[in-house]
Amino acid sequence: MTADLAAVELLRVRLPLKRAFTTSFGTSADKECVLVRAIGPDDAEGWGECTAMEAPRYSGEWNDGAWLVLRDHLIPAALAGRPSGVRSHPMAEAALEVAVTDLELRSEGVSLSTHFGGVRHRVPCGVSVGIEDRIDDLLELVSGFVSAGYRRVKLKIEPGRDVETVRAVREAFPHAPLSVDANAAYTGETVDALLGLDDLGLEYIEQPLPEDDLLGHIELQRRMATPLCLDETVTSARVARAAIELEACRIINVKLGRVGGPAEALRIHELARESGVPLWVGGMLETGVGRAANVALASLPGFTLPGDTSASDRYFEADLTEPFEVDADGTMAVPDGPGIGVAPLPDRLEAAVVERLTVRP
Ligand code: SMG
Ligand code: MG
Repeated sequence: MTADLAAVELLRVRLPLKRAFTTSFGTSADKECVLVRAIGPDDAEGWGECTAMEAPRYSGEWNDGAWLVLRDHLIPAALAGRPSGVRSHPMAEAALEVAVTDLELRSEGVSLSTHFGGVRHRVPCGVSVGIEDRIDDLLELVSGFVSAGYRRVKLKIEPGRDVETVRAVREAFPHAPLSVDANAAYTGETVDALLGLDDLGLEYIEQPLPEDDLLGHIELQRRMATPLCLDETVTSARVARAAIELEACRIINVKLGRVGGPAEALRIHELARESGVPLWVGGMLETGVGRAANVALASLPGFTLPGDTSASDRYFEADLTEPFEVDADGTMAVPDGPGIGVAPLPDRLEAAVVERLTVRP
């Protein structure tokens, strides 16, 4: 990494979510995450957001673990200019990589989108809707997002809350682009229920089976006309290549954190373009810091489908940064300022920080 790294600050922040978000693996009422502030010798700074959550339920990373691996391994290695040798902490690695890249790009006056090779100034946006106890609440939420212009609505599902719910949404919104995401909740015993989704005109079914069940996804894709999209499974370009070649999916969701940072995300982008597999940028309920990097990634030519890059007001009363907005046409502007193009607003950051620590050489 850069020779111009003087210190790195870790900040744990907590922001209330406007509405609790429920997936097959749990409910979040707040957004809590670790922010990484890379500091240059001249006090210049760069920001990155770790996409781990409070508990290791989406994947094996969580905030406490990310804090420690950054503090004791990743940051000391970066400050010493040597490889960390760390395995299995891609979200922590990605946060540091983005922060250091942001620091460098700010000094060069280059935007992250330009640095990535982005080609779009606005990106198409989708929205992800959590599991709701009451179908009326779900229909009302979907209605609001469709009216707001979102170009795809993704419904979270789990065994027992799938076909009937999705059919009700489909009947209420016959023409809306819809998808579903199971967050790896189905197994051999429950997978057959998914076949009932095949005639609901879904754009795709995201991560139905456990992350390591490549064979299961291959078999399921053979049984279904609806494309499968992999999220949790795709942890690297190598896995992406296997999934594409073996037809375990027809679409890939790319998250900077899950794949370990921009360098790996760009490798996935390259190979997906070669094989014609459409990509979209996933989300982890990021604050504006993480959202900025996601939107920069979405500006690349291979990201042809609407991402989970929703407006700040879909998540928070007040974001950490200036808010990201989605226009009535369902698109969002790609930041064009240096680096990620945004930074936390000092008063918002102060109000959200619950812990901070500076790591020096
Ligand atoms: O950022 O809008 C967002 C959330 C998108 O559904 C979303 N993310 O598996 O794709 C996914 C989930 C993971 C996080 S759920 C708290
Ligand atoms: Mg997902």
